[in-house]
Amino acid sequence: MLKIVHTADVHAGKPLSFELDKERGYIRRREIETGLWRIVDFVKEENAQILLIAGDLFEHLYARPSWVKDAALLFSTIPETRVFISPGNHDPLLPDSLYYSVDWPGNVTVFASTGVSRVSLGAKGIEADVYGLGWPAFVQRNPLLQGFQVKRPDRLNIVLLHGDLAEESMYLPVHSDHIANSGADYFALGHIHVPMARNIAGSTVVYSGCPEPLGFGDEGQRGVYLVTCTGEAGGAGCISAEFVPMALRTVRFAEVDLTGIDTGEQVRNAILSVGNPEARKKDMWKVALTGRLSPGIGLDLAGLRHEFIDEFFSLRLMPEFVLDYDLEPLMNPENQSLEARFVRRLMEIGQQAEQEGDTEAAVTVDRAMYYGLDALRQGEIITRRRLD
Ligand SMILES: [Mn+2]
Repeated sequence: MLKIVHTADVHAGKPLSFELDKERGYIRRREIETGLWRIVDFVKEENAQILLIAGDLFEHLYARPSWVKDAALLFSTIPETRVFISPGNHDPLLPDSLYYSVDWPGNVTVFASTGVSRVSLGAKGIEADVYGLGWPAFVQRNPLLQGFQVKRPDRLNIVLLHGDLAEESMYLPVHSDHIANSGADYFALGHIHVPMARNIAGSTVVYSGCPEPLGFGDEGQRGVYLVTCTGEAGGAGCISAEFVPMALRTVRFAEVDLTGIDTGEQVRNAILSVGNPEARKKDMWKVALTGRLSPGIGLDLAGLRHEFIDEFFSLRLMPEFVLDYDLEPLMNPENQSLEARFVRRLMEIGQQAEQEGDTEAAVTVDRAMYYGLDALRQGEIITRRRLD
């Protein structure tokens, strides 16, 4: 049985976008850098014969040269495993690429940027062809797989590529008909950081996703794919691709409704009700604060985040609540204060937009009214993504 581990988008060296203090930023960067070591441990555990890395292994602009040296030494610890790398848009094969700075051990193939090339595996009962292609630059608009066909359809055919399943893209567009016409059995893709597997015209097409979440957008499980092929000489029918979670930490989302809350202590307790202490201390949390909040509460979001530094490994508070201003006294035409005239004028514009059926404009006007009231009453505007 042939076992393949498929990964991509390690992004070693990537600057982080999590809310983290200096020390935890260091910890998290190391966790991302060492992701490759945990993947190689997994390769050893599984006795996988092939390791596929579909690009963005490191950041051309930020990675430390010594990390790439260490990666080369790491691969020399699995001499029985064939390692294939197809560089992507973050680690393209530019003349000063770190790919050229080390001597890769004999079991490693870094695919060149001079068109799709093939490596045939024949030893140890593996009857497989691996095709790959490295990016020469940060952008790749040409659909380079157009017209591509495998040379030996009788074998297991793998295509390793950093690309975008789209009709048009600046990140190497791969169309469904390129896949359908290729005759390949397995497409090991990188670029999209969410793990996903699908069947396109009989081919198994997989984005392994990033092994570790790299930002707050990477919500949910992350890991690698373990691909097994039970046929003797390969072929599409024998392939199964299983997602294996591996990330040390997870990006989690929680919503906290602040409606009806009227003291700061209650807000703190509500935020501390998400997850459990262990998950709070381990993971990266996005907490949306929603509902209608009493305007007198004077919520200091930066202060709150600081207060919870020991409770959450990383915490992003997303203000989505509205301050529950009492608009009634402002509607009285006798009231000629700036606030009252502002609110009445915006309500007029909002109603007009609604009559014209322009819901988007009505929502924008409503938001503008609350922003205006924030500015007039709180002296500061709390930007929100959404008003309920
Ligand atoms: Mn990437």
